[in-house]
Amino acid sequence: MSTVVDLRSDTVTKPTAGMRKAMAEAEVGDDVYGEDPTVRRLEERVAAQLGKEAALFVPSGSMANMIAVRVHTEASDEVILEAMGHSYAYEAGGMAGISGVQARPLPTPDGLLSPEQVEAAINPKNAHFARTRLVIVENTSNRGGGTIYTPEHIERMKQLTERHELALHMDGARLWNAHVALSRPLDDFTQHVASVSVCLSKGLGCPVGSLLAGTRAFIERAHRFRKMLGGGMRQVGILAAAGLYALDHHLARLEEDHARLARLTGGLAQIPGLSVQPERHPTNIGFVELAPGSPDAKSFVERLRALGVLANATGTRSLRVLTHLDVDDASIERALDGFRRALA
Ligand code: TLP
Repeated sequence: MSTVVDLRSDTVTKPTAGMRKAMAEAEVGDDVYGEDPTVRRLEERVAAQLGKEAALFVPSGSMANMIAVRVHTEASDEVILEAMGHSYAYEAGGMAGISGVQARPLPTPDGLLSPEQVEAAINPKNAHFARTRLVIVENTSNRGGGTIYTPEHIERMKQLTERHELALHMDGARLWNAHVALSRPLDDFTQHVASVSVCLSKGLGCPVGSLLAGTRAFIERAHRFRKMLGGGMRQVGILAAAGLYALDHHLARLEEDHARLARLTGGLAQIPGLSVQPERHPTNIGFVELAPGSPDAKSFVERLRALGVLANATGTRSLRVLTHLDVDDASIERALDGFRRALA
């Protein structure tokens, strides 16, 4: 086994032997003809879990979000979202390129928008202004440090968006983590949003795959845009089988990732030269600040790499660390040791 501890993302996991077996044995058909029974099973199961009429299997979380924006908006509309939200910061400008919309990014300390903040950013209905049309909430928030929108918070957001006739989309790439961390049913989080995307390729450990869920009419339109973006796939039950396997075997275990992240951030907080606030990281994502006088984040990441620990620099002084299926208890000890030695 390699001794590298990879904390860069929960996307780096390798499919387990059990998952590979499920993939190899998957019953498949041509999904562009709607003939793949494994894809149908996954779509129906996830739609039911999220309390939505229908779901659509797509290659990536980015495509799921871009399709959602395309269905909810018209060109020149405005979309309100968090300033470091994935749809704004990490989708290659896709909402502008594909939907012709402009973003209204709102900064927050923890990745979570408040209804008051959103309300203040809604444009007046007046010919001068872009039509505010859509609000996106990211649950959990990646750059917020794995923070969670509670179902009650989302309900308040829904009351606001309803009052202003806006659509509400949830980027739920890591909604599974929120569900496990708060021990609340998935549909508690999604009952108040018009659409939600979820990823199988993050904490659940699949090699590929996301789903977009909403009303049947929403998913019919989404299906057309998936085709337009080249996301129609053929015998893709091989990948859907990985998703079904992950829901059975890798969902409940996310609490281990959360416990390990807490051990990691707790340990890092004890190391002089690092600043970490474990209480701000309730799931599997943490951020670490390097104290003034320490090396900058880029060279620190290089030192860590030489010691067999991988992390991403997210600013001149900050790093992101994640736990996942391929990080065990011993990895946490090795990572802590790596951070200590890299600072020495
Ligand atoms: N996030 C990746 C990077 O793109 C930043 C990561 O390593 O965290 N929504 C959220 C909240 C995400 O964090 C990501 C991936 C996506 C959507 C996009 O998923 P994919 O990579 O499947 O397009």
